[in-house]
Amino acid sequence: MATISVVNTYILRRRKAYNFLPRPSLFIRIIQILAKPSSERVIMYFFKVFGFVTITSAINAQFGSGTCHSRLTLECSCPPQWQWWGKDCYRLTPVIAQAWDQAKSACQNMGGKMAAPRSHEEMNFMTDMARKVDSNFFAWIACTDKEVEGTWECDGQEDIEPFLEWDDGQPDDKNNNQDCCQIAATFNDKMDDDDCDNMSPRLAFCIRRAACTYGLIQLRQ
Ligand SMILES: [Ca+2]
Ligand SMILES: [Ca+2]
Ligand SMILES: [Ca+2]
Repeated sequence: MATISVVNTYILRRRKAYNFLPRPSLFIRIIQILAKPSSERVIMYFFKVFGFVTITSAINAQFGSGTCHSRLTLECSCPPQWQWWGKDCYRLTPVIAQAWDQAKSACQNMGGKMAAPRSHEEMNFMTDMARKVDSNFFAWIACTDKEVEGTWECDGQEDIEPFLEWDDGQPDDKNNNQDCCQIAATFNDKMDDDDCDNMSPRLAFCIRRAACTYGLIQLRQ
């Protein structure tokens, strides 16, 4: 604003000295418009744009001259026997006689924890995975209403409404004793509540975080 003050002082002196208002040049008129308080935001916007251009130019200079486009990439990897999807790795326990608690421990022994799908897409990925092992699969997931009957909680979804996609007529809490969740082919690849101690041979879905790194690749034109 110092420049604007100098220009206004200059105009005032010219008025006093010559007793007339000099015809302002285009430059002076622009400065006078900018000197109005309502123009301050315009000036700040100008400096923001100027700053953005300066930073962008610096990045281009860092990565070389010419027209450059960059793309953020995400590369993830999973340990052997684990399958990658999104930012996680998935694995099934063998088809064995295992109660729900035993399946949880089996996942922990493999370096993960029992999984609970968070979306329809994730559940589709998981059921596809199970079907490749057993076309008539039954598989435990980490959802339970053990604590409060009818209130389902899924591991990793404590702060949100848990993702639940039940088959028709489920959960039915059959014999007042079904507090653990499974996904099964016979329930149309959807969820069913079952007896937590049911030892019928079945799978369990396990999950662990994938090792992911972000990178920036340069695409030159
Ligand atoms: Ca119950
Ligand atoms: Ca129940
Ligand atoms: Ca049921």
